[in-house]
Amino acid sequence: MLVLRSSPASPFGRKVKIAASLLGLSERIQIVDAETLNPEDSLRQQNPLGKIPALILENGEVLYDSRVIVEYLDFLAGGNRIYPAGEARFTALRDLALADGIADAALLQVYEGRFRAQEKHEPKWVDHQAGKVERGLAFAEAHLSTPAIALHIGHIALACALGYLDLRFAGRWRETHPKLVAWLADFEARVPAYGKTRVTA
Ligand SMILES: N[C@@H](CCC(=O)N[C@@H](CS)C(=O)NCC(=O)O)C(=O)O
Repeated sequence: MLVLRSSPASPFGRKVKIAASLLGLSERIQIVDAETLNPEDSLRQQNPLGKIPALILENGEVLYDSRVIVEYLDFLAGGNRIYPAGEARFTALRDLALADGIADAALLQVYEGRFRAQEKHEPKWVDHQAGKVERGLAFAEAHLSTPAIALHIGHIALACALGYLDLRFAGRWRETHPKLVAWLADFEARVPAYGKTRVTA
């Protein structure tokens, strides 16, 4: 059995769970919740960076981060399933980088609120991160919002980044990105694991 250390709200952990489901590997993975803020949690021994997701293999080796884990799952499933082969791979990887960058920048804004007292919040930093989310969404709205014929890792990551904006930023992105709203609805209809991994708090 593989063991996935994650937490329900993590957009990166959600990406791994959805990929596992699409690849038919969910039954081989036990999910063990991790508390990234708890120094007693074994996560910091498993991943020195103390980040989720981390995947513990049957031989005890641990893989991180989410990109590496999903590539490993793709390999287990025969390869080139959600990481396409040939030239298409690089477009998928670019889309993945964009979507993960949106999630990273969103997460950093949330952490500013979580780790610093209100009076110490640095608006310049928060705005800097918000700009990445805004520009990333604008690019995705213009270029990535056509429903895909074959889903790849970039699509899964984008759906998870948008889901994180729904969860932590009250879905405000929906007001200004109608094509992405339609794109996400299509994704959810095609990928039942998306709805199953949704959290609301
Ligand atoms: N690039 C990493 C990002 C992982 C990440 O930032 N995870 C967050 C939770 S969503 C985390 O573990 N934060 C705790 C920390 O940074 O200490 C990946 O793709 O796995």
